[in-house]
Amino acid sequence: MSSGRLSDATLAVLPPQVIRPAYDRGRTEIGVVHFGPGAFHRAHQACYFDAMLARDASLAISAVSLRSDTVRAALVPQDGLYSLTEREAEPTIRVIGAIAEVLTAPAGPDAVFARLADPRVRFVTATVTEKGYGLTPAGDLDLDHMGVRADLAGRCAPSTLIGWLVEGLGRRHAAGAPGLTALSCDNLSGNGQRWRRATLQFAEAHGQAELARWIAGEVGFPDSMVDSITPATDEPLRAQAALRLGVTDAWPIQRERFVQWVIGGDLGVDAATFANAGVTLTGDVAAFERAKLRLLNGAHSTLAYVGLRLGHETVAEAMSDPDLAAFVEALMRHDIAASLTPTAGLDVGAYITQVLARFRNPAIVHQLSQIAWDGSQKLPYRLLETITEALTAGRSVARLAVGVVAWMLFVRDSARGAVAITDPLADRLTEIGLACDGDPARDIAMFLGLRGVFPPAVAASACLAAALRDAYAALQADPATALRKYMS
Ligand code: CS2
Repeated sequence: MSSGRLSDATLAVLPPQVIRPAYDRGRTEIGVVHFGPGAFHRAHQACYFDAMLARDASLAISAVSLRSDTVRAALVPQDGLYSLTEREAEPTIRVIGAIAEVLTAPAGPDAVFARLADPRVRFVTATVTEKGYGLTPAGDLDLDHMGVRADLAGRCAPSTLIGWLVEGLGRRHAAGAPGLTALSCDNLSGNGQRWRRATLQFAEAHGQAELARWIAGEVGFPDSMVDSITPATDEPLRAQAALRLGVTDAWPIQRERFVQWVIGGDLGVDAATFANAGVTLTGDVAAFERAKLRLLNGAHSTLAYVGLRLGHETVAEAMSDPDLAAFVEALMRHDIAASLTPTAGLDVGAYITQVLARFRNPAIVHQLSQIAWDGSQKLPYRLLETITEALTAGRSVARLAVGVVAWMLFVRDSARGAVAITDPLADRLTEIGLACDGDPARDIAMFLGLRGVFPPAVAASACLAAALRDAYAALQADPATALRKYMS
């Protein structure tokens, strides 16, 4: 039975097997502003900064939620502490102390701006998911995006990541503080470069050309690849965490043991601290990013949409279906691997073997429905870039088309069943789903008309259209048999 709540005061009485911060929290200083302190940030970057704090006390985090107050409400009574459980055959539990304060941006904009202008802050990091950047498929700032429009109009506090960053950097520049490093930790190819471009475009569109020049010269936006499978917090985790800690943790976090952060670009004086905490610093982050997004995330999305169609609920369950596991492995080893270029330190074949083993981890209960969220935002980076390159190179897109079609059928069946779709394009997707009548060519054409998802060259490809039609007909008839057809 647990008594009391996780906090600085109860840290000392936690059972000995609980791993605790290896530094004096009272002596840390905030050097990082993080936007989007969801489960992934708390499982990943916060854990790296927790390791770094033992070496450099000036890298504590100010965690900023852009919308909801739920993280602040859970963590403030716990002095920012929470537990991280690694789900493996032999689980471990660790208390992370890296978050020194939690802010909810709309409720206290000035505190957020003050942090961004603080010369001691030298990193701004973000996990706001693909949709949080407000980009067009070509990678420009989407000036039609509702939030972007509102932020450019500037009548009240910003609402988007880019709006907050530009306003904050404007104050920082005005205060004469030095530049900083902005690190995107989201699953977008070229995430740093995309963030930089959108930030500069925002400043220009806002009539702040001088600020744009300052940002271009003084703010670094390295690309980075982040990886660790992080299932949402569930009741079994809450109960287990309470048992292991002996106190209540209002929001425990779980992930697999595997964790990776690869950063390209110059981290200056902080490089050694990052490397010491296990971060890989490389000149060729693009190769790691592509491999991770296309192999792990591309396979994940395919498993999610096809797996749900076959009646599976979790990744491990989907992987125990021999037809689906064989299909996904062939997709990775043949179709996706063909789009990857070799680079030092990345053995694609071994990486695929490792990813498949991670998917099979029986201790991880990763809901396919969680991965199925935001398909319109994820598919471009996960499958459509691979498809575009395969089309150009004249390679087959038959297996790659299966995940895309399974997403279309997922949308169609969710709309028909009046099941809410979690996606920024949910309204349009529901309309399309309801208009589908089962005729492959007609249904597919409606999806391909989504300009925010399918680049024109992909939407116009006769070769892809044929592959999509075949997959659509096969998957709506009998998905299990359909998969075998792709293996012959
Ligand atoms: C998953 C990712 O939910 C999803 O869409 O594919 O969150 C995945 O688990 C992570 O990128 C792994 O690093």
